[in-house]
Amino acid sequence: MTDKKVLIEQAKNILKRNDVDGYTVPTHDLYPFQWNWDAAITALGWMKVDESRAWLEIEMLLKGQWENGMVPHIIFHKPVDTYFPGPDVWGVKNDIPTTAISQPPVLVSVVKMMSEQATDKGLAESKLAEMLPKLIAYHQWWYNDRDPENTGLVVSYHPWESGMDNSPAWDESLAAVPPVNYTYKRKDLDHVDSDERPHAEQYDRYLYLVDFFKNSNFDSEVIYKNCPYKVYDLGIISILHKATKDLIYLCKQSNTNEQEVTWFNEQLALTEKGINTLWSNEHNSFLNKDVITQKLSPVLTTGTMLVIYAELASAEQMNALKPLLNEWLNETKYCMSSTYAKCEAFEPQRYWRGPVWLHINWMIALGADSYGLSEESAKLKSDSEELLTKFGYFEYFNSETGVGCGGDDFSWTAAIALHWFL
Ligand code: 9WN
Repeated sequence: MTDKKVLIEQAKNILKRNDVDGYTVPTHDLYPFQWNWDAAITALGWMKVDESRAWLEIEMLLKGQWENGMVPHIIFHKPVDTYFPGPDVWGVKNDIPTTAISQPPVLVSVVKMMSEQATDKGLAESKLAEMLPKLIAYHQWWYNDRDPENTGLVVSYHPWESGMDNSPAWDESLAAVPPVNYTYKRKDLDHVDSDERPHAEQYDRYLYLVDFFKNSNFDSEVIYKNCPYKVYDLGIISILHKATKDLIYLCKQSNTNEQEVTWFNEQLALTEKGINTLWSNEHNSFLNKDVITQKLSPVLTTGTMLVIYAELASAEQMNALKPLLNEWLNETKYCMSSTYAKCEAFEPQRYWRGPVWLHINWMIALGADSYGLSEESAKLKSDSEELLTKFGYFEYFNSETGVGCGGDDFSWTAAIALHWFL
């Protein structure tokens, strides 16, 4: 077999091995449940293996959807004791236990890609018809629940919601959250080295927020008013914006939901205006913002660059962003470091403080393409391919050495490989 064939077989086998009765765990033991944005990305990989299995991944995810439309960040389909905090800590009493926050909503964009790529068009049409009302409810929840004052910017309540858990962009906001005053046993450190994971001070505050949601009876209004951690996360805002455009496309294609389309178009317009409040002339970039202190975070992360994936940057802003993007792509041996290496907080190995994730590279490459930046997009792709072929199917990669970190045999890495370059 050629190298490429071997890699394809490996990627397919990873998805099959991580399949647990219709949903895919990101990797066994370390992450033994179904995660929101992992499931979406993984479904793209399943499309290259078995289309009906790909649709099932999304159906399983939607089984965890709350009555208010939220699609949670973890669906605890069945009990497994290798992960902390599990369903008992979250305390959500639904038929299928879940967490009480969401994750970057790449879901609808993936569903649109799946329906476009499907060879079984009949299956795709029927699945889409079943799912569309649920997808609409999910996006309505984001705007209604997380932007009740119509600023155009949805708010995020937990670093886990960003999917970029210990990004330095959240440091200051998280430091203002009290730590829990009890002891607990982390299980992530049973599976990976502590220098690849968030620090204890961060976990103490992650848990405080989980307790806060529970003690607020998961009441949206109470949480919006009193949550001690509220940020405008450019990753979530951008991924939502792109997905809402895709949702409008899907509604129009099926000639349904005209009223919803009008409403979603209004939300897009609000975001296109609101995003400018997150632009910094000093940094020549968009920046995340703490909603409580109203301070912009000066740390540049791949989350900040995801704005181009949503095509939210004006021509003028793009002129200023382009040199930064170029420097960033070349600043570390492998692009694109999750924190810009010139920022003080950069750590090439520690989780979301500097390593490279392939699904983020893929989204930023799509954004670069949409602005005609073909060289930048090609660099993102070739570095991603090199990381994969040299180091394997890891959760993420050290941006200086390329060495694979976190979980091995990782579903979203396998899926991106199948979808993007194999
Ligand atoms: C908490 C599953 C998830 C990803 C996140 C990543 C990591 C969990 C953790 O793993 O987060 O949600 O326990 O560290 O940060 O992006 O979805 O792969």
